[in-house]
Amino acid sequence: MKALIFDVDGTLADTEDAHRKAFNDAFVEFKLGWVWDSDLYKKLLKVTGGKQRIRFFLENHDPDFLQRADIDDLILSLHQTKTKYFIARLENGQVPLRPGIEDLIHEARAMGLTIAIATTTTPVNVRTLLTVNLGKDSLDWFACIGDGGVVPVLKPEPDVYNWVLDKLGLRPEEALALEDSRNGLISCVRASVPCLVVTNDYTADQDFSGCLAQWPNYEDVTVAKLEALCATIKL
Ligand code: XBP
Ligand code: MG
Repeated sequence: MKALIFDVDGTLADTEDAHRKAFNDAFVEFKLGWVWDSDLYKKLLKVTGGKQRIRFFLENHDPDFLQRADIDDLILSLHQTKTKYFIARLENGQVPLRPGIEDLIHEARAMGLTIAIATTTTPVNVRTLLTVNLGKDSLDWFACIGDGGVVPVLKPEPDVYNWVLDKLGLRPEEALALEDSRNGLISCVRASVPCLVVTNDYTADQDFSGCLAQWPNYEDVTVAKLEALCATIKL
């Protein structure tokens, strides 16, 4: 195990409720009358990427709305507004890292492990989450940050993991990915990267067949435990 590749949403932090509320804030600003509650949002998480998620919602709840001539521009503006509200929540300190994540990052760095990021989220979201919670320097701790802007196709496709591995100059089996969702796991499986799934309230009942292991939290997770897990791959 030479590198840890961290997913962001649901892995570094439980961000999804802040994303959900930011979508709702944007819907209010645009006077659309749409409200995404937690049960609906759980279903909408089937699709990664905020713009794609809005389109998926409309396909299922208001297909006629998609016929508007300005639909592409509208989704773009809505998503920019959603990002503005999401960033405000991050900057207000409303989205802390998951317990155990900061210690794991520090331990990995101290042991000389490479750390990187593979996510589908908007670039400014990752940068703000890291700088608010770990300080400005933390952006340099990661050998590379694969975000939703680096490849055209998001998870569950493997592109972002392939991009990160290419940047790191590593083979998939030299890395361990940390994910929280089925889409993240499938992306890893397609890129042949071993994947530990650490679930959260939004993802705990998803199907994680194909993962190396499924754990409930990061509270007792150490580099030694991750190395022991990777060692089981050879058995
Ligand atoms: C997370 C996502 C993201 C966020 C929204 O998936 O699907 O799209 O929910 O972010 P993963 P944007 O953790 O697997 O990367 O609105 O910025 O797209
Ligand atoms: Mg995730």
